Amino acid sequence: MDLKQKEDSRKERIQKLKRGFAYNIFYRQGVTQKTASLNDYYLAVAHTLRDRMQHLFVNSVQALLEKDSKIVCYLSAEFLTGPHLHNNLVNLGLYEEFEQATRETGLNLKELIDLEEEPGLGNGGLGRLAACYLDSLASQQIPAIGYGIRYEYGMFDQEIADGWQKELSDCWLHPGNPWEIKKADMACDVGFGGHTEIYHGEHGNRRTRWIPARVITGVPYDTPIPGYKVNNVNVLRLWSAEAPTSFDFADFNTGDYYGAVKDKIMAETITKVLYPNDEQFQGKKLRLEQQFFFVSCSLQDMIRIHLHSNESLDDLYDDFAAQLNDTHPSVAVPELMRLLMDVHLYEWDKAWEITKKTLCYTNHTLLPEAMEKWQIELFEDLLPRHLEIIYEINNRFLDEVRIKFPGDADRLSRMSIIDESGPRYVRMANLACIGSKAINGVAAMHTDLLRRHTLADWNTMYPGKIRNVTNGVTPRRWIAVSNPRLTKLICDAIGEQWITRLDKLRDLEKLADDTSFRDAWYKVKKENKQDVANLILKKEHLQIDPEAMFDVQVKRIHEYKRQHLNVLHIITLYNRIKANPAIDVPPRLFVFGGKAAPGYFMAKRMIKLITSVAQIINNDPDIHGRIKIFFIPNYNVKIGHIVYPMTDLSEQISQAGMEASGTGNMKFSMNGALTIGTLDGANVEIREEVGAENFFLFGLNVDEVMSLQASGYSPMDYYNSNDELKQVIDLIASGHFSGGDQELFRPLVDSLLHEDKYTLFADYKDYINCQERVGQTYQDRDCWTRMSILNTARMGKFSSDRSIMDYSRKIWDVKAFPVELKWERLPKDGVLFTPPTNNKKEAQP
Ligand code: NBG
Repeated sequence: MDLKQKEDSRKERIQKLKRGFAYNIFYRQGVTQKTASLNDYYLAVAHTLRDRMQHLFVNSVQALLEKDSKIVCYLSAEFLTGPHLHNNLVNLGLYEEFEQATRETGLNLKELIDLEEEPGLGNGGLGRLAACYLDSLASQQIPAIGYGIRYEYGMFDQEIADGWQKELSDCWLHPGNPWEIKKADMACDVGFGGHTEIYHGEHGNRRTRWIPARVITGVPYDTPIPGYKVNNVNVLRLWSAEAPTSFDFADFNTGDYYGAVKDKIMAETITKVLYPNDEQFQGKKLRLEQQFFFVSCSLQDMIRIHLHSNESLDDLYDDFAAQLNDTHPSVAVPELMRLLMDVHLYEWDKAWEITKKTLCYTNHTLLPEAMEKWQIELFEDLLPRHLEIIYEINNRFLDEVRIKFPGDADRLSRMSIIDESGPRYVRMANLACIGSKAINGVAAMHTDLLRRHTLADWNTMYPGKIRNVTNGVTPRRWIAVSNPRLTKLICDAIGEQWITRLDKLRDLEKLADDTSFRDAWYKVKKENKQDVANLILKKEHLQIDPEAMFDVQVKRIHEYKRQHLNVLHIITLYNRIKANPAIDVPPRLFVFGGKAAPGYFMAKRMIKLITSVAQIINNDPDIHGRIKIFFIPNYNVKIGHIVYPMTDLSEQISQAGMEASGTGNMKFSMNGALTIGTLDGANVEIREEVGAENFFLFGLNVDEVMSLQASGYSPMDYYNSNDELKQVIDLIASGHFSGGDQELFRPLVDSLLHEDKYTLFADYKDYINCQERVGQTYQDRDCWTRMSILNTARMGKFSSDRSIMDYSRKIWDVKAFPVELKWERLPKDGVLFTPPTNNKKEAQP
């Protein structure tokens, strides 16, 4: 094609887009262009894009049906995808054309992008990781299905009222969700409760059948997940609960209308709302119902797809690798066994072989309070057949342990699926470890701790089964979409390859010493900061100096993450300035963001502490604006898009040995922030990659924390021997930040003085000193910018593309499956469809 032809076909495509908008406004939204609201326009533009994705999706499905390829099934109770429009435009390479088409229609694409409600179907890192992995699976052309729950209400919206967190319901579906397609034909039934029966099968063998007390229907909603500039489109399939029949006619006929509707409402509560607990396990029945519900639907769906082109399930594992994202889906172990034995009539040994070869398990936490364990009575009441299967798995497994470790009763009780140390529980991590072919941790240090401590017995029992796959994040969303200025600068300097080959960022290293590149780099950061300063001024009437260092901690609020250590530093600076107004403290904006679990008392008080300290310091004339503190309400993916690009300093200050990996740490560094952090989670590997000289390290390492705690840690000793620390704590306790109220922060202060489980006091001094080095370095702009460039340049390892390739090789044994475009957009004769003969069972993934 010559240049003119190219331009003509571009013009034609733009025209088609504009027609698509008009068509969707009229036919889909049912309004005229005059009466359409902004949301109508957003939906029309989104649908126009979705239609283009459908073409690729249909091709991806057809390609898979023609030629079998292994499919990765990522089972996760959470997928925190973030808004889709911008990301899909970038991945499909259609941003510019949509930008032009909307402009020519009199619309502003950016405004429409901002309008999109994000699906908050996750708590934090774990759910966001699942979303990054979906992006990388598609971009790496690996066929995959993300299986999860279509919560009607996602993570709550956070408002800050009088300095406290207030939770509001998240009605993300309210404006309409243009990305999902309901696939009513692929619904599955899921049982709960009831009892089991023994019967004799065709050949006289003993079989069990489960007679559930109630049945709920799972209806899938599909969201296409396009890869970056490839034809592959995968799918995120989320299950929604419905009652199998809409009314109980028996009740209805006797006039009990409400009784008849009750069951329907009960059924639908299963997928009503996401549990907003972050790493704090609560043994709630509804949560187990949610888990079983989506796991059963997903396994049934995989089996349906497999049987479409296979006679039996003998080699299910050749077609599917099912990854369990933490223990939330680990009831998949007994459910797959049940489906194989009770429904598909396999004998135990073969069923067990298939199960073990299909499932893989990722552990995401070391916190004991996060480990899922269900009370036996609750489990039995809900899943009687599954408990029988679990007992049988356990009996056989414990025999194996007895043979390998004769006479080791302690080991048996530690490894048993059933916790019998008090009231009896089903331990889901043990179940997942036994029933899967591989177990993996999410960062080198985490995996090492799993091997040495949390899962040490499993490591001894099955050497080599515990593997490491360090987490990663997608550079599409976390650089290309969210930081367009940096993207342009990098592309102009080294080309575009880095977007799918993040290791190519290394080419930036040589530019770190180039003055004009450094200036350009600095300018990008400053403009990103200026945008946010304008926003804060407009929304919060807080004046921010864009030259100030933006020092940021965004993540869930949790004691182990130690947002309060950050506060101790802020108050230290405040005290220093108050004591000596001439002191040289370079201006800093401290930004916090994150949600606290609604029932987590201390975390909520930590938010109140941050906002109260902000209130006093931001308004103290003696400070002359040198320190400002801002708590961003409702931190979510959308706000993340703004936060990572603006940040100079990333706070990764958890107690060593607590953060399994962290992924925010990666997003910050990729966007040129320097990290102040402990040797925890992926910080360790980030520091290795960027170089110790480009990372601000402080604090005890995990072995030191353990030995300190073992030797009887006394926070009071640190308090008594460090004047500055004492002053800070006393100031909080005095009511200085709480209008004289000495009770408000007493629980926080007392827990630090008397327990300090996360050793803030032990790390305080080193943290303050390290922050001083940070401040000095920041004042040397050239040096800081150089370090910033080197951070970005050396982040190649932390692309989720690398993680996905690691999983593919080390665990799933899958290969890329590039899709060719063979199927037309629409049949040429203009006839849309020939009616399918039997569309019910016509399988399509
Ligand atoms: C979280 C860890 C993080 C980690 C993410 C993703 C849970 C249970 N764990 O450190 O706390 O980055 O998982 O692996 O949410």
